[in-house]
Amino acid sequence: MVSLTHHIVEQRRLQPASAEEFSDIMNRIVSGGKRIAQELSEAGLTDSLGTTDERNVHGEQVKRMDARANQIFVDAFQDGGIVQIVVSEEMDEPLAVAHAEGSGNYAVFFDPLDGSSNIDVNAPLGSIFSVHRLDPAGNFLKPGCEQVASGYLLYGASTILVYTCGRDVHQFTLDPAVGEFFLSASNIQIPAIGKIYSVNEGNESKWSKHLVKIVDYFKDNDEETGRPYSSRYTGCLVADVHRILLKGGLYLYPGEVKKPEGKLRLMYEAAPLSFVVEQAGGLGSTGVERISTIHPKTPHQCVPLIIGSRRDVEVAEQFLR
Ligand code: AFP
Repeated sequence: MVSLTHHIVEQRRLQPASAEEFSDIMNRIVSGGKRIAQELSEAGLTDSLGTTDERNVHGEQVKRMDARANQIFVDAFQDGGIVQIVVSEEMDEPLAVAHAEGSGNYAVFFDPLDGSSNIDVNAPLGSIFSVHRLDPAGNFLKPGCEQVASGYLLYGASTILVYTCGRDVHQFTLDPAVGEFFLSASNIQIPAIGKIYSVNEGNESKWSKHLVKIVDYFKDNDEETGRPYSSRYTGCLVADVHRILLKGGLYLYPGEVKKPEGKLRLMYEAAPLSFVVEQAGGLGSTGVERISTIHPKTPHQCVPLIIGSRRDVEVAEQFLR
């Protein structure tokens, strides 16, 4: 069994230029993830369910476990080290964590607890992370193709961690008895075409007619192209995209006629997941452009997302041209 700790050391060999830095950041993310997994498993017993009185920068009510997960990740980076800036869905402003101004070469972006509506009903949840190296001017808002690493934790029947540092995609499963992640799938490849579409169809009346046609296409009967596809949607982006990564198909969170930018956030949802899916051979798109080439304007900006098997995403894109 290959432990994540060992695997991270191996990655050092493959990326010697930033070896120490890479393992330091990954170790902090992993320890934060383990802590969140532990606290989620006890949340019903520790008075941790329910909401706070706060709303986040997107106007969404912050759940107690959202706030707690955010604090856990902030604490993991609070002593500065090589990370200068932490950006989180749950913090209006980027947080400077480096002790000395200008020290630290990296920015880490988080969605600390993805799928918050699942917290109180014991359904899957995730954490998403993205690591960027600051450019010489200290700019941390960079396109997804420049990520140093990205990935997610999925808190489901078991806790898994999936990550890429720009080459292969690997999955690790947490052994709670040992408190360590072990390799459970390496060099994951997404099927080129799938059988599942994943979208919140309750929003259909808000979509453009092109979008309605995309979803209708995947529901249509056509033996030759393996349609209709099955519908799967958990309300947790990490869980839905993970299913697509392993089984193929596509996940959509499109823009709406009155909200063309959609709901998902570029820097800590769409870009890191697209980086993972693309290293596995798939595609992440807004429908008209690659997620990975978007130059971000603000830390919390939203984008429409169509992500998954290459052929399926390309078919969807054709409806939007
Ligand atoms: P947060 O829990 O981090 O706010 O994310 C929830 C989410 O962005 C994503 O996990 C889901 O795919 C999506 O929202 C679900 O949204 P709907 O409830 O609108 O379908």
